[in-house]
Amino acid sequence: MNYTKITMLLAYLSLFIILLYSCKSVQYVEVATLSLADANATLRTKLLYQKIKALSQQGILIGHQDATAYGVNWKASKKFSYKSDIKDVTGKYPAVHGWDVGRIELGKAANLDRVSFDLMRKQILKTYKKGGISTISWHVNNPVSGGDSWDTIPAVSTILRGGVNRSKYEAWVKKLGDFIKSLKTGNGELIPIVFRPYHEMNGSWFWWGAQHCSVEEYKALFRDLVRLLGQNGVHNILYAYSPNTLHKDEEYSLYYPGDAYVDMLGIDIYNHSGDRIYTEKLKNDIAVMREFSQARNKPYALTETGNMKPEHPKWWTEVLYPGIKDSGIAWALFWRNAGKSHYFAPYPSELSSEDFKIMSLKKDMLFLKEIRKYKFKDVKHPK
Ligand code: BMA
Repeated sequence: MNYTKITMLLAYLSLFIILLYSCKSVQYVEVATLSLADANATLRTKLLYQKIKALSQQGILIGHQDATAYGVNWKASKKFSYKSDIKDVTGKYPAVHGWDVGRIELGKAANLDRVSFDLMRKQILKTYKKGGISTISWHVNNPVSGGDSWDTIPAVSTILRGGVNRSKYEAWVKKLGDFIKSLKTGNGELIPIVFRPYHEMNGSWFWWGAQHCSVEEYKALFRDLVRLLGQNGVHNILYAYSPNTLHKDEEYSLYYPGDAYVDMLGIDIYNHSGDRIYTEKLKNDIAVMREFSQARNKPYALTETGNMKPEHPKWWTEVLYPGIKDSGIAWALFWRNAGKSHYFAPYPSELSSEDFKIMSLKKDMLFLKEIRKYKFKDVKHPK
């Protein structure tokens, strides 16, 4: 064999190895038979759904609210264009990034926590390009009083069809839809997101909560929003339903708007009543959600959580992890790190940060780095 032939052979061999390696990371998933809440959901949205399901078989995705917008003692800026407290603690970005669009309905430039919608859009794009997942909640203002979400003046019946605030609400939903439709890549491809409206309805702190509307009104509110967004041409959404910690197991399904309106199940659980009860609630309430979700073959997640009382240095491995391990949840999303007196994930030097790092090394804890190696393509139409 002469020198040229050997070089050619080596080149082919390396190409073959590269191809073999990249093929390994491509997961083909079925989207053709998928029926989502939005019958016109984009292919990317369907792929996101299958991606969430497939990844939930691999482990639990770590999520953080406002992950790259701010943290304890910093804010996104030119210098901190994609910084994250979780990354600073573990060396890895979270896989799921949560955002809240409260005040989008008013046409404001920033949300209720002063995160600008332009920044949100930019970070959602960056996260998407890196292979991460974005989920959005909506702390929408009270349409009757103009107060915030915690203003519990009854409002639901006034915004449903025929209600006095109907046209105002339709205009609000249009603004919300315009924002979600503005989440696009450079080539105009819509970025799919998980939308989790009207959360924690079994509590009574929001105007859509248990004591402020009837169960039927709540269901109508949720269904109506799915329909309205569809009518506004929004097709890059997976819809999530997420009650708060359950008082009784039956509560989980009580407000459920129906399989035709929900793609993903969730629950928000915090340690308000102490760490021991928290671990128990995680086990119990997630099991209730799991049973409900599995009967419907839909993915499910711990859509909000975190340490309300940061005094346990091994909180992550001894309190949270035992409650979620082997639970099948697609992710655990920690609420926002607003500052030293309001944070739910660790930051460098925080008392449980070393323990969080230990948890982050467990095989079933998945960060952006781990999930980006999977590429999901439609089994029917591989490109
Ligand atoms: C709550 C708190 C509030 C915040 C709201 C929406 O749980 O963190 O400070 O305004 O979420 O992000």
